[in-house]
Amino acid sequence: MSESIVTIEQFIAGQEREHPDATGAFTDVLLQVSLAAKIISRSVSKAGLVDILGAAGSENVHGEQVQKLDEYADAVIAQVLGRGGSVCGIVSEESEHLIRIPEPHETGPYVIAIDPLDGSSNIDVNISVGTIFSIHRKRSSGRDAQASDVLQRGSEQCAAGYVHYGSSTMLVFTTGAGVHGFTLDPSIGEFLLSHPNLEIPTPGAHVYSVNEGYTTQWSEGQQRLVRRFRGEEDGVEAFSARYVGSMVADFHRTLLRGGIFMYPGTLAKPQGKLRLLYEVAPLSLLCEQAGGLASDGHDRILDIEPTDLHQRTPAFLGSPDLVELVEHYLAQNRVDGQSA
Ligand code: AFP
Repeated sequence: MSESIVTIEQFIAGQEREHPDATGAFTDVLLQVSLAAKIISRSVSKAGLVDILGAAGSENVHGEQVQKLDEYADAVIAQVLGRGGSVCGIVSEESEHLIRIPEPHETGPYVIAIDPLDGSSNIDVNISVGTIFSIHRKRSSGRDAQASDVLQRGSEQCAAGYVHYGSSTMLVFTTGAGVHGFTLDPSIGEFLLSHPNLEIPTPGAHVYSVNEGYTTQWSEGQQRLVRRFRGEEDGVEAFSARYVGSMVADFHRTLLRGGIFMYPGTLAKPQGKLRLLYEVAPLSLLCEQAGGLASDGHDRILDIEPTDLHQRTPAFLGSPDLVELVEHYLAQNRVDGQSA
């Protein structure tokens, strides 16, 4: 047997040994995320069997009510993390308010913001989806988490990561010491270290990722930028375009291959669609930890002071040279008085 097999449990335990004063609560949060990921992965891989097992809102062949997968994933998170004793609050894409952990369950010193199943509109057509998470240390006193514990800048995250339910299931995370990827071996039910110390290729691959269906709603700067990527500027070679429409999948490719992922604001919706706390900030921390940059088009994402649990932000994540190019093009908007 190869000596290089490292499970996620072994890897996290190794990281904890470097912090002799650690209580183990942080390790527990990460292990609970990996357990939840395995449970969600099992259901995602059966999504194509929905007609056999039963569609959401109907009964399956066993006469049980079937949940929609995003609701199911949310319930798994609530069950595994909410009862695990390591977090004192959960912010979920699926719930308007911060979820506190009811007595008599134990709480711990962390709060987690999570998108349990990002890209869920892709499930029915068998396209990759993901889970995105962000972990902050509680700052307030008392047993229960307060909104202020989650409304922290992205640079204050203790850990962030995502699970990519693709042709294989991968869990990629950072605790601020590089980015590491683990692939689920379903035969033994373990995440195994497959991508240690991920670094985003720099300069970036000539690949841009954006929903061009919104072109006419973009600012002039954004339109000029994409015209450049399409090779419509003199002497500039065209880039390749790739857009899955599942942020985890598009970001995962960008992390491994380089290039740029963009979800700009539009003139009508200057903040775009993506949520800061549980989509953009965690992926931005991963991006920076892998040597990339993450910007809202003008400023560093990780410096944004959040004011709302579900606030949105434009997002430009990828290889540093390309994110800098974005900021250069979008700076013109400010001169023209356009906000997007
Ligand atoms: P869904 O969860 O509704 O499928 O949205 C996915 C998502 O939040 C993100 O994963 C994609 O990058 C983005 O939306 C795609 O949005 P557009 O369809 O507007 O391009």
